[in-house]
Amino acid sequence: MNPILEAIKKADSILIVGHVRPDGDCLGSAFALREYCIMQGKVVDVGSPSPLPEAYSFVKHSEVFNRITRRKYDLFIAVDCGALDRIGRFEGFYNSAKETVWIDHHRGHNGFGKYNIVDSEASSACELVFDLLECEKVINKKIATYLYMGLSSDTGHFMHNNTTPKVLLTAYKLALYGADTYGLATELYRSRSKQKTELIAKCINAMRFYNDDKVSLICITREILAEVGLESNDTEGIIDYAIAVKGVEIGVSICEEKSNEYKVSFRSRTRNVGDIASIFGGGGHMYAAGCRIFGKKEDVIDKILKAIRDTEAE
Ligand SMILES: [Mn+2]
Repeated sequence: MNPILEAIKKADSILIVGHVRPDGDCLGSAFALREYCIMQGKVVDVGSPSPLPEAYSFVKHSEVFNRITRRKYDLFIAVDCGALDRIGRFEGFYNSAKETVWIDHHRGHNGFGKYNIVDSEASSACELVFDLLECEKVINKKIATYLYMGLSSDTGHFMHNNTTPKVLLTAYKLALYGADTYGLATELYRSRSKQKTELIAKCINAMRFYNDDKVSLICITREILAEVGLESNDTEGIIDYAIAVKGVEIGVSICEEKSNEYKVSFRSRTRNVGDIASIFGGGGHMYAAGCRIFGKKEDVIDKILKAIRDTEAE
């Protein structure tokens, strides 16, 4: 038996943790595993260092997210976390658990669990969870819908370069298992709030172009967020508007999470933005990466543009 399934079998209580600012992949893989653990008769909680984003309130059982019922768990499972600090304040549970599991698809680490599934070739943590659970013959409509959510969101609804034949085969299998593909497409891509639409309008309006229009940059300041009544964790997907411009090679979004503290996201068509993010202590993938940069807005932008220039020749 797979050692991770074995560890689940042995544990009475399980905590499944996703990263800060949870996204569709992190939530999908966490809730799918939760469902499997419930089937095995386990006490299982799911959470992340951040609250559930409003955009994901449609997710089945989302009301239990971050409902932490124990001070200690037998088994700690991290999903979609590219570094140890992505579990934030849950580190105490990680340290006190008898066994630890790490399931992730980000580059640059081998996992921080006793048992690890880390594969940077995988499109999503959900793809890895699918591989783990498929042979168990437990994938039902609910689990399939969770996993399809991560597969869809981490591949930009099957448009990013990580949409491999295996991703499409997995999507096909999940559809056969009953995943609500149409319902998810509607919830994920056709349910934008009025405020978010206003935010996108402002971001596009203020988009800047550099390096002969090969670099586009969106700056989400605290003023812009306040104007539309949103928080920095409501900005998922904004970056896509930067890279959706013809001729742009690198799209960047910077979001002022705290005063003089910017969360920076990169998207690329050709260049390795993971290398650029790592200059600032961040990480990610070839075509999608992120980091955090401190300073005033214009200084942060200058640093990013310099890093893009410096890595160009390589
Ligand atoms: Mn992911």
